[in-house]
Amino acid sequence: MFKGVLFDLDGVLTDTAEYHYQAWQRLGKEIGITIDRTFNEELKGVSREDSLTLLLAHGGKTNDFTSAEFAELAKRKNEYYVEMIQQVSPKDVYPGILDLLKNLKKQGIKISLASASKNGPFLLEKMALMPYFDGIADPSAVAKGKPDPEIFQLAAKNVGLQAAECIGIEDAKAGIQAIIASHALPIGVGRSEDLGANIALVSSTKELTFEFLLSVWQT
Ligand code: B16
Ligand code: MG
Repeated sequence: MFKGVLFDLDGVLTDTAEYHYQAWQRLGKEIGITIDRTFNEELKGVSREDSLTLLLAHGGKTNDFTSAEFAELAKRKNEYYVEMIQQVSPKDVYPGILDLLKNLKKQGIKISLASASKNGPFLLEKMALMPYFDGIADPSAVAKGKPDPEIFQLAAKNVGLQAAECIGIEDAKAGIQAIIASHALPIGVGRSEDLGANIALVSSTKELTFEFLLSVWQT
């Protein structure tokens, strides 16, 4: 039996992945870079700074900004994002997530956050999910972001476990790669075209029941 579940946040607990997309789109427009949803898949789960590097490369502007300007752009994107998440509330928790968290608690399974977002704790508070989490991995404490396994290893460690004893749930390609590299068992929320065909997938968080997690663990 698995002993912990390591949750991604944006795109798994709630729809903030959409706000990240809109904030990058807005920033991109201001500096003459157009992005679409296909390109956005590359940004999901990737840290703010690494996302900005990818965005600039996408627009052929890698060398157009000084490091001070780069930092300002990252800050500006975050301001757009933070503006959008102010109104997040418990109503925004994705379907099935609350029941899953309650059931995991009932079963004594540890719950830990493995989000790349520095806004993670703020969002857990906004959604009233903080009491369910036994641990939160601080993304500023890891040297390498997803697809490196570090954030998932830290999330497991924070609740006294090895990643191999846990299930990891992700909506991003980089995140799934990180889970696999950490030796946790991945479950993807999304499409096989984006996340790969060789892992357990759900198209909606509604399908993330405790029984489903158990069946994935046992196969
Ligand atoms: P922030 P996750 C990730 O969160 C997002 O998917 C990604 O789009 C974002 O750039 C990253 O967090 C950093 O977020 O700018 O708020 O620190 O999916 O790992 O929960
Ligand atoms: Mg995500």
